[in-house]
Amino acid sequence: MAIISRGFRSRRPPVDPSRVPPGQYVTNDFPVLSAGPTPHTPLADWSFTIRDAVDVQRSWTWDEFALLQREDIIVDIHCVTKWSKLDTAWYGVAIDTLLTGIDTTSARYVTAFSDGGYTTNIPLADLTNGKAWIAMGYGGEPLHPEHGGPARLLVPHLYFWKSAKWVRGLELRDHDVPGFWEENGYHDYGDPWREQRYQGD
Ligand SMILES: Nc1nc2c(c(=O)[nH]1)N[C@H]1C(S)=C(S)[C@@H](COP(=O)(O)O)O[C@H]1N2
Ligand SMILES: [Mo]
Repeated sequence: MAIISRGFRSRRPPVDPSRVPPGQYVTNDFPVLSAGPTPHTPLADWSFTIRDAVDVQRSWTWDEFALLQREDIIVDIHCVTKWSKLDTAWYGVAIDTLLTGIDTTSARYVTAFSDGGYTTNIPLADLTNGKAWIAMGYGGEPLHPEHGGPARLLVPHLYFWKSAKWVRGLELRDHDVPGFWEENGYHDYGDPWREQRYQGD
């Protein structure tokens, strides 16, 4: 007689539905979504720059950047293509740390810019007060190139297209300028809890 086990034992604890935004499903995979080829900038040529319309405010080489205070970050991420991934573990430098000593009084928006030409726009207030980082590590290891290594923006409370991979800097602006996906129909702000996927949502 066949014994059929009807009990299903999940290897993972059940998902708390209150952590999953509307229209999203939880995956344990880590999909790669890139609009173009993965750039491979040598670390010796890498820099991170904070600039405004007039000047470079601050710039770090990779070696300088690596000395900045790092934080461990555990957050849920939500892609507009409907996968969410819970408790992703990163390390990186808080945007607050990078902005220390920089005058941001006339800045209301930021354009993150990346190797390969990708850009995305985010209100400055969404990057400060512990809400965003430049991540250099994932799962305890240096960030893989496909996922944005050597460094990517991490803004977990907005859809993941705002988390620019291969990020090379932030441009401070007094007005909002749509980035790559925002120009191509994605929502300007991208709050997953309000399902702001596309323009007009
Ligand atoms: N530079 C760059 N950053 C990017 C993208 C991209 O195409 N280029 N894709 C965005 C999108 S749409 C998503 S969902 C996430 C995917 O990150 P992942 O490939 O690490 O999962 O990166 C975002 N950052
Ligand atoms: Mo995405």
